[in-house]
Amino acid sequence: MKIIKASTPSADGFRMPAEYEPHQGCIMIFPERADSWQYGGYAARKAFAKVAEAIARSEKVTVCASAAQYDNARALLPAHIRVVEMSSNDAWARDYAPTFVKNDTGVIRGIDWGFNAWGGLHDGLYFPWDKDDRMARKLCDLLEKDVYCKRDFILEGGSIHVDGQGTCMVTESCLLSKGRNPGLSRQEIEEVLRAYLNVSAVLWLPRGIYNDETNEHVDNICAFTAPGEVVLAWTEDEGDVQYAMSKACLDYLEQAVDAKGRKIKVHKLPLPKPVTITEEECQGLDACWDEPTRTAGERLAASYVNFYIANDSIVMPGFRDPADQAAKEILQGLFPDRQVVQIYARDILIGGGNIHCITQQIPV
Ligand code: KQY
Repeated sequence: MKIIKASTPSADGFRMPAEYEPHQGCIMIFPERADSWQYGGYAARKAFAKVAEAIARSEKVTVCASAAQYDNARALLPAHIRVVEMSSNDAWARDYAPTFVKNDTGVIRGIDWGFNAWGGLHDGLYFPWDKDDRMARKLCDLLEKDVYCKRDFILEGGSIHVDGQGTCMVTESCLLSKGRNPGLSRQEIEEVLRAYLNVSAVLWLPRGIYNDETNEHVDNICAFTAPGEVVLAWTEDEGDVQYAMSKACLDYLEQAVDAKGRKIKVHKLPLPKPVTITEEECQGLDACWDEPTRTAGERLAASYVNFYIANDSIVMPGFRDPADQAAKEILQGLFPDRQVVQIYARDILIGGGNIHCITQQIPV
């Protein structure tokens, strides 16, 4: 594996493909951290296994597990899912597995961004994060892909979406947050995105999902479903704190154009009713340093937008909410050639993210 420091993907003719382009595989990480996953992670591991199996119907899934969890992962996951021992601090493959880029002859390379647990010592979620931060490079080595080193720039995979045709979508709340790249202006951040993702237009949504502890990653509020088309997490309840956040994004998208000069077609995806954590669930979480990780009644950042686009399916969360079915039907209509598989995801949500956050695609 070559570590590339002197060049950038766009200078070398590489671009980040959209998630709806074909994949050769998907990376996941087996959860075990007791201050993220309630009651030692038993239920989370079962939910992750269901996600892995749904994706593995149409692409090769690789699950990274710690030395302590390797045997358990191997026993829980079917034989066609590859399990490799790799240390991590937690289980967010979207955020610290490599972002993959591809050139016109089909060569794939990775990008190793800096990772600081969603805000470092400013407002990050745990310390240390050193094992997470090494995963992109280790995974590129395992997959025999050369890797662009961009560790001086803090970025998580869940904070970017691309359409594969020159457009990237981010949120201001996340990319301009003080805990990531405080020395860089918005223009300088855009320049990094242009150089590393090979995009010419960056759409800056103002906000994400209420109480999303990643400083509101884009992958929980809005996702491309096709070039020029997005789904946006939406509530009709004007009294809900989320309403103004989603409306600000809608207003922004309605006046935006993408890299090809297209207006963006916005499909509203309903949100579930507010999901809050129970006292019993909180009792099952270890403290993070000396602070309780969550408090009973706290609202979790539940959103159906946090789905994964697999080769033959859409793997989306369900919350046992009346809106589950409507959200599933909307996604089915937008992806007629893929089967929508809905997985009950409360045990993933309690960790602070959802199905998109725990997966990272490797393009063909
Ligand atoms: O991408 C994500 N949504 C990660 C959230 C991390 C939460 C840590 N408890």
